[in-house]
Amino acid sequence: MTFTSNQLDQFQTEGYLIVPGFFESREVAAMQGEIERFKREGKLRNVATEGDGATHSTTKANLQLCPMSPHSELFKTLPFAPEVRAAISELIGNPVVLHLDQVFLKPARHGAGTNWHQDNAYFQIEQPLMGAAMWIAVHDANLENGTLRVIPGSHLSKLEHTRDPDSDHHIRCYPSEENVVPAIMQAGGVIFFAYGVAHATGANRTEHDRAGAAYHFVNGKAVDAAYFQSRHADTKHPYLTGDRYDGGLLAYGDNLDGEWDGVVERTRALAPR
Ligand SMILES: O=C(O)CCC(=O)C(=O)O
Repeated sequence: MTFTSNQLDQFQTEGYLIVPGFFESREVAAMQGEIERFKREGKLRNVATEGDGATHSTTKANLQLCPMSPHSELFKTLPFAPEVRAAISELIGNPVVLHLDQVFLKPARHGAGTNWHQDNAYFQIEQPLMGAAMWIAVHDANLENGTLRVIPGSHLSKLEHTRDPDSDHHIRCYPSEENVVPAIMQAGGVIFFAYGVAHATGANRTEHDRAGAAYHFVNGKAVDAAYFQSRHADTKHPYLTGDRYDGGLLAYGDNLDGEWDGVVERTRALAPR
């Protein structure tokens, strides 16, 4: 077991779980190197707008790459890491299917947050506890640099969403912020949260970039074959556990089972020092 029964209870009742040190420092170094490469190669897109949902901001930046997997062996292989597969399967049950992978980079001094939303406002599965996000603190994440915040128990009610005026494609809600919990973590920590949990990130006005890599996983029983034909067609949806697990062979043409540690080392070796 990855989690204690208290942790599993917390996920069910409050909808989230913060796990410090989920990834080791060599894994964090590889992820940070990949984010630097995305920046260097211009792969990230500023989705922040000037309050009208359309005009791209020149003064603040919420840099997104979605999906990451076509651009990075490391981020493609990460969901196949045994610790990730075990953790998600304990939280949402088998079979686990990869739904989406993306990164948000908040550049130093002018990083912009992502406004409040419930992922299920996008994903629309019937039981929001059958899907979970794993948001990875690629850099230390704290109040000053706008770490992810959640509203415990918010997965129990469906909030109304409208177009987010601060983003070129997002939607948002306006929940009461009384009981907000910030996920304050060193790099390598993760927060898991159910699809129904309202969450947001804040601005980064510090002197250092901060990135969050977000993976979304759904229990295969919560979606039918047609589901992925109409949504996220640019992302592959390999099974990560259960009878149909094949290490991603069908989805990617490669078997990624057992590859994680090697990919971490190769990525680290390639990163400029
Ligand atoms: O990191 C962010 O700014 C937003 C992440 C997020 O909202 C998500 O993964 O659903």
